[in-house]
Amino acid sequence: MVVLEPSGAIAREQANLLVVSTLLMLLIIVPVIVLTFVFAWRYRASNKDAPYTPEWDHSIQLELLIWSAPLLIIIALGALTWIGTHTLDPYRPLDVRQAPRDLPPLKIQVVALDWKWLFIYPEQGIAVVNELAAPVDVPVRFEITSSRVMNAFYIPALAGMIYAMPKMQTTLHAVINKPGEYEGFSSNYSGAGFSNMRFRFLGVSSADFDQWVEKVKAERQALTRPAYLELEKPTDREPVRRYGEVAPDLFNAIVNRCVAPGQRCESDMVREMHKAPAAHDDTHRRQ
Ligand SMILES: [Cu+2]
Repeated sequence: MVVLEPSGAIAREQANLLVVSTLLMLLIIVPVIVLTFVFAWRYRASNKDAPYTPEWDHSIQLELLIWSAPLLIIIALGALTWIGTHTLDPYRPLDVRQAPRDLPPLKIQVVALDWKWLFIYPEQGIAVVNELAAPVDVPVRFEITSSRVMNAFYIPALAGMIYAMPKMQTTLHAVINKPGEYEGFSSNYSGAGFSNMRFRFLGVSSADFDQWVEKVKAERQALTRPAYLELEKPTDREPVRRYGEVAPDLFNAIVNRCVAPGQRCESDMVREMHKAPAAHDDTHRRQ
């Protein structure tokens, strides 16, 4: 079970949360199930030794016990959820405890296409289809979007799943702590080629990562805007493709749906709309 035995700090904390909340709930479930059988056995019709008190109807001690135990557990679960929701917020940059090396995060842009994954490394100027690599112990900031259909970006060993949606960007901060080859896929059904929408995630040393980047850079293929529009077309079982060069600002154009020549970017349209208040309602402007 990768989910319970992950290789990244975020997935580790999520697994702990899962185990602790299950144990907390078992504190109620196990005694209730055991007591059900004990009561059934002890107060069976043939047992003449058990006390028989047909007039009994109330006990303060029992009421206190019955109400306080679940109350305490709800309080504990609530506190855990509150803390977990904040420390594991995917939009929150990792703290020193989660990523041992206090480095600025590596930026990786993720695009869910029909039916393959495109990974753009804007700082390195490279892009790869269906293969992802990240240096061990270095925090990574994933910016996630989709070309047409909703998907979910999921590497069980690394962190929880995050939706990939067209026309908008979601974010995930995570770190891989153990070198290795992991599995990544879409965990939200997106059509015919969904089952093969898988990729390898490589957790590598910093030196190996630099080497991997150099290898991709050596690739002569460039991910220009026309090349992207070609890649965007639905295909199944796509092999790994490496691009030594990427068109500037491509990810932004994908999010704002203006990769093709002549298309106006959504962000520009919204800006223009806001300049014409007559056409716009005041509540929306305050958002
Ligand atoms: Cu608006």
